[in-house]
Amino acid sequence: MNYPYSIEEFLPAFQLDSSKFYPDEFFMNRCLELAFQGCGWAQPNPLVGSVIVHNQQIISEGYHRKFGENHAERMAILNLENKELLKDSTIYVSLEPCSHFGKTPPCSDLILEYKIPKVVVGMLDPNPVVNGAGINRLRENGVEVVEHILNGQCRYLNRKFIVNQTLKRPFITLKWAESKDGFYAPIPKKTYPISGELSKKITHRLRQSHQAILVGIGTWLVDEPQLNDRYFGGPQPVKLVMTENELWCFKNDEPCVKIPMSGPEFESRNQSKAEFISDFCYQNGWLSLLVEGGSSVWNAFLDQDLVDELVIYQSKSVQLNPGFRVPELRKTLCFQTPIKVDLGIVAENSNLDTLIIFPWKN
Ligand code: AOF
Ligand code: ZN
Repeated sequence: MNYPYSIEEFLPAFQLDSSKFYPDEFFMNRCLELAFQGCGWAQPNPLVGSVIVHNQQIISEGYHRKFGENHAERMAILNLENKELLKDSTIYVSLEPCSHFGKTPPCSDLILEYKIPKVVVGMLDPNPVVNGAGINRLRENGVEVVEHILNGQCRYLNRKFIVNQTLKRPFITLKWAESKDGFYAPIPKKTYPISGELSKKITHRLRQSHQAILVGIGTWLVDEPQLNDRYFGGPQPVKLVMTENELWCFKNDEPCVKIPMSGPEFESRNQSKAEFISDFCYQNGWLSLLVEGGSSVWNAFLDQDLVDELVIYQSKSVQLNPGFRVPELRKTLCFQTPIKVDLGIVAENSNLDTLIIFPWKN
């Protein structure tokens, strides 16, 4: 599969039947697959893939592999041995080629330098320093530009980047596992296995694709979660613990930092805890936050509408009544129509639960 154990893997829009495709969609779909290979590594940069097509054939590929490294189209261009072919090729790229000097020079200049006559783009770059300027620069210099190919998929793949750039805050995902009867833990609270092996891998992918993970002090003490990714690789997320009055921050092997979330200085900010934590992450450059619970932490974010995506594993058999209830979802929360996946059908050895995704809404 092309998006292993990620949310994208379960979204209908990403299960594309390439036989039905027009060429632009076909090649853009390949850009998306390539882009996804940067999952967990490129962040907080966007996931971008690129292919170069000559006589209807892909002659080179590239993607943004890691924060600070070459952009997708630069890698695709530089990977091609016979640069002469570029004058007679089309370059596909899932994000508009950039026009600014960042860690690398502008990709639009490289395209002009090699005289590539046609560029097919999936989405505009929401970064205000680019945002259309890359495409304009190409057009002004006589390059044919086609826009908006598989735009919805490109934007979904880069939902974290879009939220960061447009709302100036981290992308926030809530995740929980619930019993058949709607509880996340028994009373008295203790660790209780609710979800199966496959859910565990999906959780590790979630951890890998977020830069910070938050739990409440209850979950921290009872579950003693490692809150790391043990399957996919890449930089490990920062661990955050929300207590009654503090935010604890564990970064790599550094000593725990405790930030007050009470007292006059905190009160003077006039911010809820969720808003404070969101700002704190943004200021530290942790641009995606996975909230793993328990209920006071989930509710802190739900109450402020600070939730971009919600992932639930629902057991088919475990009952926990009386227990700790999962939050109620208010109707005003804004997601795409939820998707339910029977994980027993996806993997034989995991017939324990149903995956419910409330996907980010564009
Ligand atoms: C592209 N192709 O593959 C990516 C782009 O610091 P830098 O130089 O890596 O620039 C990061 C910005 O460049 C990022 O915020 C976004 O606007 C754009 N990312 N652009 O043409 C790519 N990853
Ligand atoms: Zn670029």
